Amino acid sequence: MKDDDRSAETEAGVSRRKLLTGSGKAAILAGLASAAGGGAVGVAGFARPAHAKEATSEIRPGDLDEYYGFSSSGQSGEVRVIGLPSMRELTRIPVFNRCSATGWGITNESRKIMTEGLMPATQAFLAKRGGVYPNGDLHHPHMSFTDGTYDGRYLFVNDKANCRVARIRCDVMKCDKIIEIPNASDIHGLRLQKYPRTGYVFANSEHIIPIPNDGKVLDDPKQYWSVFTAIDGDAMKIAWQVLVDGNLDNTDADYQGKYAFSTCYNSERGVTLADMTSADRDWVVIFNLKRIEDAVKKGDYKEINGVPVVDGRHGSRYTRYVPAGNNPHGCNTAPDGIHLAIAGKLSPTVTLLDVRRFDDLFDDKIKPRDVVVAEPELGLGPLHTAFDGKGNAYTTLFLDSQVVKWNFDKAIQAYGGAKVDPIIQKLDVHYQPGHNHTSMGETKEADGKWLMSLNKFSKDRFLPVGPLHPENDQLIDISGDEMRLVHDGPSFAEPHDICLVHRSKVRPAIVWKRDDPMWEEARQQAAKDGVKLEEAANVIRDGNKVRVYMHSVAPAFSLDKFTVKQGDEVTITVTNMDDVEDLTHGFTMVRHGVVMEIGPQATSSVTFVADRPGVHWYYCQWFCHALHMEMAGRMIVEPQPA
Ligand code: CUK
Ligand code: CUA
Ligand code: CA
Repeated sequence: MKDDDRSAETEAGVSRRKLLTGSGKAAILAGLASAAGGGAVGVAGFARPAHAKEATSEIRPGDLDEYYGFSSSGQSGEVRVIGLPSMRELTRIPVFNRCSATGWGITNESRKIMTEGLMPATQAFLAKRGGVYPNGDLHHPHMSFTDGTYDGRYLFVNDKANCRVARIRCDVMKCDKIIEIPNASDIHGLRLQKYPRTGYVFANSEHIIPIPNDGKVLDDPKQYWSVFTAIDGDAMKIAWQVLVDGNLDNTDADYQGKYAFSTCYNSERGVTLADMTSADRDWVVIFNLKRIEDAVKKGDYKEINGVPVVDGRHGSRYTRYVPAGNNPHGCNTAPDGIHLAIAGKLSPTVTLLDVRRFDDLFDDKIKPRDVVVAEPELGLGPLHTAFDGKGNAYTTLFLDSQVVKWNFDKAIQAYGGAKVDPIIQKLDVHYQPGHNHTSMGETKEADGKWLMSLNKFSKDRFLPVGPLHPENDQLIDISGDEMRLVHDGPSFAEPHDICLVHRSKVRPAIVWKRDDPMWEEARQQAAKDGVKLEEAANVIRDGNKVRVYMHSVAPAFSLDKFTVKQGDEVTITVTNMDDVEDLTHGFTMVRHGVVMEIGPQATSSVTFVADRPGVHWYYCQWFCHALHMEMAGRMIVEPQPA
């Protein structure tokens, strides 16, 4: 097949889908008109005039996107930043992974961030294994809030694999804090306090374990538990934990600053698939933030691993358990500030809760199920729900490979017995969607323009690349009455979740500030060594430790040579004195696994043992200048006498 044929087939495919929707008529008419004048380009022109009238994913060269998408990468351990609607990948932010380009996990600055927030026992465990975890499983990136909407300060993310929560600074788009969550098995659900601000970062321990997990309780699942964790997002310290019945999957918070809530799929507290699916219903657990804070103040908790743990199991004042779904998964608060959607997963339903009834529930004036105001049957495998701010919800149906658009009011009427169908439209997606997300949709400023469906299988949608397929992140226009698919975007393992932030909320820096806290340790060490980082060209010997300071101005390092002895522990500190937009340098030491990014006006450092005698070149790995290739120097390692 020729390339032309392939693209013709793709365009025709788009048109075929249009024909299945109400907007198909315009596409046919527009297509006929352009095909008549078209000749060889007639088929390509077929769909374009129709696009012109509707929202399009096209961003012309030189134009900028309207939204940032902060996307997770699952087991890749990083955050990916894409632009919407173009779906172009803009950058990657390494967090739990190691990065060959930037030296994340290799530089002293990143290794400090990756280790200082770990429990002492974990630090000891890792000391024999390279010092930092080599992997992470990053599911849920969410931007910090002020008064119910994004404020552009931070992104918070979870690591399911190694039980961590990390914070990313949105000014420089770098991770600045990582902490480990004690008493948890693996951190899955993560969402933020929306009001008055973030505030708390809420994180769920998914699998049940003995607490504390110190070897005293072993194969006795009756003594396994799960904890809900509230982290102080400013200090990046654990504020408190709540012990719960069952397990915890996804979580979200209200718009009033009073409650957080989590889904539980293992109310059975089982340890096998058969156990975990044996009950007909599981639940959503609601946390009363004020009551829990008071309990911590009054001392009604047990301190376990240095953290106050409040008992929130059945019968407690601090929680309520509302039966919902069968192994429910998604937990999403609507921008109306009133509704909470719990996706049923094994139930074909979404359970809609009214948060205004939670006060009465906690005062025992009503029963748990009285907070339910609708439970529409939507299709097979509902996983997550997004919102357009106009009273509609969009729920992914994993098994049906569809997104279903439905209306709150109609669902509530139907629950009250009215003969109305809450379902507005079902759209095929490709294939098996997990999370979905609307533009600004988890804020009170939900604008109803775009919906992204993060699909777990791509199958035949892209050129084949071997047995491991990409995912398929699909962009859907929801600005009209009907959902319309506009873009397929392949992505490497494995985006679970994304937040779509209007560009007006984010104010990234162009160059680093010289007083940035990122390299505080290097700054202090240089001061002790009497070295000025901005002018440095120094080699300081301190026993068998050698500290090499240089600065860089394109296309040269301030040192084109330094000499050490075999076995020395060498620390290289480089300060990039260029203050030009986009002028990043790098430092790579050949045959040493040493690499780092040095952004404009930044300082970066790296430490290694120089135990290979001989001549080793170092070079700048970021193409920075016409003489970039020449931006290099030699480390001379004198052999130890035999
Ligand atoms: S998620 Cu983590 S298993 Cu549905 Cu929020 Cu994919
Ligand atoms: Cu500096 Cu390349
Ligand atoms: Ca269950």
